[in-house]
Amino acid sequence: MDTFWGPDFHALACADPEIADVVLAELERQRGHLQLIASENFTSTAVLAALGSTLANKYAEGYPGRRYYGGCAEVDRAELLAVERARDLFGADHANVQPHSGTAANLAAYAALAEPGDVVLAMELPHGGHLTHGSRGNFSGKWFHPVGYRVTPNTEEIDYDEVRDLALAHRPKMIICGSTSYPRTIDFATFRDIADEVGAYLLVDAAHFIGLVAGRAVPSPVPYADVVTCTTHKVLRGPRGGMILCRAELAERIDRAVFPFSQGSPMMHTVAAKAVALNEAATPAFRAYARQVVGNARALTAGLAAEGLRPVTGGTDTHLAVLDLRALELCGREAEARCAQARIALNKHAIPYDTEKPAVASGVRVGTSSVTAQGMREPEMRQIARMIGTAVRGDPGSAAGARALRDVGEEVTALTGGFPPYPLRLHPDDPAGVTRSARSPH
Ligand code: DSN
Repeated sequence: MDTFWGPDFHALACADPEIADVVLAELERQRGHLQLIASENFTSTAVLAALGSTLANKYAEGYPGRRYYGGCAEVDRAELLAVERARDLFGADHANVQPHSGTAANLAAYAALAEPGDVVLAMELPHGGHLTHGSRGNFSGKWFHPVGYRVTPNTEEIDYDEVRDLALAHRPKMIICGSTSYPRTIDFATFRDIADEVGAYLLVDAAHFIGLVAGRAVPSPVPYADVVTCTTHKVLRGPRGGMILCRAELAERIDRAVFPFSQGSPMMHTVAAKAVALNEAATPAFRAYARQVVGNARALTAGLAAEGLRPVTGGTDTHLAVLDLRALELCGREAEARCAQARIALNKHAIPYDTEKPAVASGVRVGTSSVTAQGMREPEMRQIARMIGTAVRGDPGSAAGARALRDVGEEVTALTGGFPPYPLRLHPDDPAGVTRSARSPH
């Protein structure tokens, strides 16, 4: 089968050519640019099919067998499958697949484990933490009392002695580990010991790396954590959404913290798509994918180091790397803009102890989930590293720089053309016609 929109795209193109044009233009961007945003990925066409299904029409507040609406028998089957697959894949006592996002999953975890005003010990945002780990502008920083730990200035890795000292000094109700930019594996056993020492809950925010856990490419936090929160759309390759895994004795508290405390009806098309992704993630092919994601990240990071971009912590054990650009006398914002001009999508990112504002930043973050899903391997990672090295040095204000960015853009087009993330034909009957009529409605 070489179509994934089928008649639905025809319907969209006829009913709303302007939105159809957006959909096609974004598909072209995803196909024709290099996708190195560490939190993104390409879902399978099966996941997209579930997302675009009529399950989107159904209200289903509550849980399977205990809904506040009639007519939930079919969507109940989807949720039960998703829960069962999540529990089996991660060896967890309990799974809740309803959170709309990673932030929603974390809000529910706070609600289940802590009270407003409680002390929560988590990694500071510039060192790799997430907004929900105690940022001032977020519920976690407004309603709770955050205490932050950092990475060490010399190794840029977590200092577990400092975490223990802070825990003993502040006696947190909950300790959070897990990060949006920490490239090293986390010692969950030590975090567990520290949590036990001070009587705290341990929440592992595995949003970024849960797909690597599913693929057995990094250690699992499940045996150590009281609660694991995650997203389903990063390395895991599922739909945009969240998920919570927890110990049996916390199951009821977690479920109540999701519904009715913080959410209303789950989005059943997304729940079904999560089930599809979890099924895919249980295969040997997904394990090979996860291993390759890490192998590619290592190759890309080594290549970028050779181009003068210094990897924070010296390398990576995961799908991502943060690169310090200061030796190139360039900020993250400018590097992101230059790469974008060369059709390479990555994002500016703070490095530990950054003196720049987050909107400027001294680094960039890259990830290999998407390019690996496209089938790229180490040779392509070396090529991408060279292209990024050229792009970040390409000052668009100079003729030579503008030419270099154009040349890299053309090389990106040639490379991505050999690794299409989705079938090239949008509809088996008249692919070119669908594309043209949607993009030129008049
Ligand atoms: N925005 C996600 C990321 O890019 O890491 C985290 O929520």
